[in-house]
Amino acid sequence: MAKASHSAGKLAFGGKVKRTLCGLCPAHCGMLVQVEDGRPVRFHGDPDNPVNAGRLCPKGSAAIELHEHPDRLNHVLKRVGRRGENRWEKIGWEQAMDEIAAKLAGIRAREGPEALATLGGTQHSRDWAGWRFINQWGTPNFINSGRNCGTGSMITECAMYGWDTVTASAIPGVTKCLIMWGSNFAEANPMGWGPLKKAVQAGVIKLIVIDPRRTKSAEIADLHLAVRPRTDGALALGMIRTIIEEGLYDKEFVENWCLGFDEVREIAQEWSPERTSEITGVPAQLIVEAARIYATTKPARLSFGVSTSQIGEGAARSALLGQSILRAITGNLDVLGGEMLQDEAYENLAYWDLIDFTRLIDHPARTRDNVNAHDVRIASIKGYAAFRKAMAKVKPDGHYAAQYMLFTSQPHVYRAVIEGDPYPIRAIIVQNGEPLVNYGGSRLAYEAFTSEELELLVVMDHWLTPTAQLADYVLPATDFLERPELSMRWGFTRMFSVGQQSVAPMFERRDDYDLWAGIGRRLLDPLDWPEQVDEMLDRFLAPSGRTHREWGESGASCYLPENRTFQKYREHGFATASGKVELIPSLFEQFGIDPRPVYTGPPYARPDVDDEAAYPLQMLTGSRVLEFMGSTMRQSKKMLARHPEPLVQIHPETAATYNIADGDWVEIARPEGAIRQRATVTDAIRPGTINLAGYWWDPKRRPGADLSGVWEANGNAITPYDPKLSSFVGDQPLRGLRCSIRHVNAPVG
Ligand SMILES: Nc1nc2c(c(=O)[nH]1)N[C@H]1C(S)=C(S)[C@@H](COP(=O)(O)OP(=O)(O)OC[C@H]3O[C@@H](n4cnc5c(=O)[nH]c(N)nc54)[C@H](O)[C@@H]3O)O[C@H]1N2
Ligand SMILES: Nc1nc2c(c(=O)[nH]1)N[C@H]1C(S)=C(S)[C@@H](COP(=O)(O)OP(=O)(O)OC[C@H]3O[C@@H](n4cnc5c(=O)[nH]c(N)nc54)[C@H](O)[C@@H]3O)O[C@H]1N2
Ligand code: SF4
Ligand SMILES: [Mo]
Repeated sequence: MAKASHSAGKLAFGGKVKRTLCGLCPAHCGMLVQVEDGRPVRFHGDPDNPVNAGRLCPKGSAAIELHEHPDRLNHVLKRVGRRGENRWEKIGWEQAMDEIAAKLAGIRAREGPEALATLGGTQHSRDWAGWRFINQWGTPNFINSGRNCGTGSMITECAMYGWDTVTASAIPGVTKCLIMWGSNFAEANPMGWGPLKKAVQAGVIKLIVIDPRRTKSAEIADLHLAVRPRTDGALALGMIRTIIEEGLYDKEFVENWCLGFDEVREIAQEWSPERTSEITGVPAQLIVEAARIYATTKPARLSFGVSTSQIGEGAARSALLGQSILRAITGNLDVLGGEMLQDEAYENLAYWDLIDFTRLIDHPARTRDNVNAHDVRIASIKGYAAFRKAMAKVKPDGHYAAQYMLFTSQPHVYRAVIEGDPYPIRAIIVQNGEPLVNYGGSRLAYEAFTSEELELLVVMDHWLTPTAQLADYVLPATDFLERPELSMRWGFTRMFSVGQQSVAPMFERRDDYDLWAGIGRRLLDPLDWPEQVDEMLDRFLAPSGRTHREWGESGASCYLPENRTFQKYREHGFATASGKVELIPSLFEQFGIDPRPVYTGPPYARPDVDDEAAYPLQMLTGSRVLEFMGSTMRQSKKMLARHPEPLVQIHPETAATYNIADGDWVEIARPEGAIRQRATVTDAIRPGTINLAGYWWDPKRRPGADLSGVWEANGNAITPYDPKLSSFVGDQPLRGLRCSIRHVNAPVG
């Protein structure tokens, strides 16, 4: 029987109160919502939810404003003009489902199931529905934004030690040292940041921040290594060398559990503190000090951060290998408060059976791998099957967050639409995602979405986003206040959370599940796609012995398994082919990837994007800010009051070189084009590096030819779309790219 780990807390307000989960970012904090006359009127953080313990971040405070916002999509729209012309006809849901299903049936009959690609976003609570659909339909071409988020880390860690640590959190009071490596909890993880900050300030946890910027996290750190962008692989090797030379590694663990140590030692040998310093720009003494503190202050956690997956070809591979080697040789793997491997089966949740990626491997109608498999071989069905085989002795089901290994590379999807290479993609369904703003390489996305070769583009969202403006059908989605919630954390952890539906959906907004169920009932086995999402939620929760409603009424919001065990490898080995930690992963070799942590940082291999004379600066894109989640929240007056404009951070020396003052408008150019943002002149960034505001479009502008300003301030309008610049797993290059800047007078041009 499932344990309800938290009882109903005292509510600060009366009336009808629903206990739910905030859906405005992937943290899924607990929220209590007061409902009057069918409307949400007040809310606050759920004190009994362990994720947020009663707190909410600024974004959460905009929940009702966004729910009732006049610009929300409330009806199903069918395009009547040309794509992007903003001429629509309102139609009913069933008509839309009939027409979409008919189109898809035709495309499947003509081109096979692989001609459908689905593009999603960041970890919303209905991702499972889309994945269940593609596994039954048989297309390997699917993406969530996780493709540029954790794929590199996930694949590297799984190849080396059979499981990932992406979501393992530092535990204040247990974890003694945390390296925030290209991550910034102060903005990106507000719930983790509060307790962590206290622990750092109390001196019970050492914090090392590795970031070209002096972020809020770096400000309170014991050490801040202001690394030159894209040189993280060199820094890792410098630290590895100090740790090995000074005998600070875990000898027992290395001897008994690691393969490839001698080769790593040899490669690291070249990386003296001085040489490492020259490449990375970090003072030699700081590198040595960081290595010593990290290796001797245990348990230690080297956090997941998106940066090292997003630094593109060469650089990402050596950085991710180096980070994983550090985690392993210091003996922190699968230790409480260290690098906890979430490798146990779900209890009380039929997660794996109902999503079922095994079905995609064996799908009878699927004759082809995904459209990047010939090029990025490891991120494919074949790659995933190889991981499953390597893990089989320990984990026959494979990794529960399997989708992260399988996400297709974006430029490959777009090329398959435009050029039909290696085979045509003819239909795209976008749900929860904003590819023109968030995916990187927006210009190629635009070409694909407006191509006549694309026969069907469906977008389901809360807003008429730039991508939605190009769609054939736009479907209005409910938000978290209007739907029953079940957050299963995408297979990463064994914890799950339940949220009650607070109010009935407004207008014709529908559950995201209804899209997949609508097509599924028409074109797949209808028994797999019940009418009501509640029935599916009950199927997921069946092993717990309670329905979704019963969970909600019980006052419990979170199920946290209590029987966690550590160092399980001592019983069954690591989930790799050899059963050991493979510091030089054999799986990489199998897929033609250099498995050695040999440093290959800048320059990028293509001279036109690495032309120092034309593009003398390096730019970072996408660094998180507290007020926004990806491209969202810019409809909120509250958030815009706090953060009204896209701001580019520039060091005073760099600003002086270009005659730019604080508050000036600046044009940022790359071979892909130019955008404009407003300068913040600050010494909290390395000279020669600028930090762009990410993901800007302007929802206040009417939809039209300029797609609500998507080309004006959006960093991804100038990130590359050449797959050769992507990393070894197909993650796009988003950081450390070359650019030029100049002062301009107007915000738009
Ligand atoms: N340049 C650059 N690009 C990046 C990154 C970077 O660092 N730099 N980071 C990458 C990473 S790590 C990520 S995860 C992605 C984030 O990218 P996305 O996941 O695309 O992020 P969002 O903008 O949060 O969400 C996309 C869309 O989903 C809609 N949406 C929100 N809730 C719902 C819902 O309940 N139902 C439906 N149907 N739609 C909903 C929003 O309105 C929005 O239009 O960006 C990636 N792109
Ligand atoms: N408020 C808010 N919170 C979020 C999100 C959001 O959009 N808004 N998104 C969520 C998602 S999807 C994700 S994946 C996480 C991401 O969370 P984080 O991993 O913390 O991501 P970022 O803030 O994008 O990047 C962290 C830092 O990397 C630094 N950096 C850039 N280039 C390099 C480099 O080459 N090397 C090194 N070492 N550092 C570099 C940047 O300066 C930045 O401070 O946040 C989640 N939380
Ligand atoms: S937006 Fe803020 S309150 Fe909502 S889940 Fe994310 S961190 Fe929690
Ligand atoms: Mo992400």
